[in-house]
Amino acid sequence: MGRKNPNIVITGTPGVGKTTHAEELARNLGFTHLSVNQIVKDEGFHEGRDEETGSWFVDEDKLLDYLEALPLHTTGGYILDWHACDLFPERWIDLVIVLRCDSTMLYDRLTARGYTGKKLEENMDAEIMQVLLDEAREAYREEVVVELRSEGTRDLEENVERVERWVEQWREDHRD
Ligand code: DAT
Repeated sequence: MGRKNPNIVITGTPGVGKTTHAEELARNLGFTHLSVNQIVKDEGFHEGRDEETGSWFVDEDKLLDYLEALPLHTTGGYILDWHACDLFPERWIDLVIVLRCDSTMLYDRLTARGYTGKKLEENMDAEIMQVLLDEAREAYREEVVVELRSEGTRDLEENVERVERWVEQWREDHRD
């Protein structure tokens, strides 16, 4: 028997709104929000972090083993929130949302978060070069990947509604 609910990845450059979207969607849909960065930190699935950028050197095998042990791929209903997406096996994932944000706005969000120097620069470059979108398109089938703008509360509301409708449709299509 297949999954009762889809699994959704929300990805994008830090500051685009992954957490905000994931929390609201999880609340509305009754899904489980997995903040993958938090798991990496809490469970120690890393070998330290880059001093300059603060990003973790992730132990991907340990992280995958942890995710594999969850009912994610049997029941579904998970929202995976991470700045990377090509680690997750394709068969687990039904929708990949890549959030995008105007660079001036992203700059303000990241500086408000205390990002400076190389860390700020690298993330700004990543958004401008659409690194995460390309990564998603390389890792997943075209029809699974959706790019959504996340620049204001209106976008947030529209995106959440759109994903909720998509989940409804998914359930219709996957009824036993
Ligand atoms: P991420 O998890 O991708 O790092 P976040 O959800 O923590 O991003 O958002 C960063 C900040 O930007 C936070 O203060 C909320 C704000 N923000 C993000 N997307 C937004 C949107 N669509 N409308 C209004 N504020 C938004």
